[in-house]
Amino acid sequence: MSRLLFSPIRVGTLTLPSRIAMAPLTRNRAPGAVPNALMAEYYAQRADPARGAALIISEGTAISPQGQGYADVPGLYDSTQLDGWKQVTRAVHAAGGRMFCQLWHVGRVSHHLLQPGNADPVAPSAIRANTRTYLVDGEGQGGFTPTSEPRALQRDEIPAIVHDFAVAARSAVESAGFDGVEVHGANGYLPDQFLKSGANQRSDDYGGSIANRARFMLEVVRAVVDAVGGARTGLRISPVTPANDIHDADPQPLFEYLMRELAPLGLAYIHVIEGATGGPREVEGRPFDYAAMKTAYREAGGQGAWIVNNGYDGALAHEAVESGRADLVAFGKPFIANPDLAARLRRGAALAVPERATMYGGGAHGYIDYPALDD
Ligand code: 8OZ
Repeated sequence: MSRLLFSPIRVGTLTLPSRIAMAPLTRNRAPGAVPNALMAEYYAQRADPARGAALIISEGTAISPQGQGYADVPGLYDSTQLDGWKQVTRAVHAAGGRMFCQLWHVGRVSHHLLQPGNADPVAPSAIRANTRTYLVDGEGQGGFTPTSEPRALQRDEIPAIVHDFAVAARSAVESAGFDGVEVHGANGYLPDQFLKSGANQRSDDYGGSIANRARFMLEVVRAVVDAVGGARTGLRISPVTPANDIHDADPQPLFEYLMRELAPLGLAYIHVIEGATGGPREVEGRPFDYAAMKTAYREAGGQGAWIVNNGYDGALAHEAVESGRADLVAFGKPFIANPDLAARLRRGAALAVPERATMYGGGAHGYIDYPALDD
């Protein structure tokens, strides 16, 4: 039986052979923030759409030194990093794949030891996130540690950060060989910090009302669209995730407003984390109507692909695309241990379970040594 999950779909300028995307996954394998041959092999293993992902979304990639919040995360703000990414995208394209780069500024989810000049991390407001970041000590041992106290951005510092997103987007597409970029608007990082009332207590035009709190994210997305085109731009959001200590008092009207503003931009896709990132699909005390958010986008003329993510297995993925609830499904953790995830879903084969100890940091083990069924 041929099923919709394995049928082609247009995403921006690309025609993807299936509806299976690889979600962005932080793996902390880029010492010095420079992408390397090991990463090229890892992504290439998952890039053949017949067996793996029709679209790979890269791990979160820092748009600037200030945007860094975790050790050994890649960047794309200098030429060494862009050259590093070039070998990754070349390997992915050689395997028949397509790849977007996730543009990331962590905001307050950082540590002064990871910041230029050991400065305090920046945020909409000086409110520390009760969460952890990943540091590597002098002996090369990695571990999670509480975030530092952030400082509130001055209003006149904001345009430079928006500009950093646009420059990174152009570099990703024009120099590093990516097929497009995804703005990381989810999981309690900088754009999400501006968006949500729990992290934004500003009294200027970037805080308070829905329109003001959405301003930063919309400025970033518009700047990226101006840089690389809407057809090469996606946005990832997480309306109710508690990740990184983020919350909003009333997310439904906030995200429906965001959708109406995004609709005219011609984006390639909207990528929605449903529920708690990497956890339950329903978050206690945080109900959310995803269908109503999607309707707000479509009724305002938004035509981007609708990508859903979080906790999907084969059955739920088939349900999502066959019901029309989603156009694509992004799988995160399943892609760690199943480089041939699409082949396994097609056969209804069992999925391998990833090893926790090697998810964040380490070398080849737990990274490129998960076999495909046919190996
Ligand atoms: C897990 C560990 C570190 C970072 C996210 C980029 O949540 C991340 C991330 C996830 O979006």
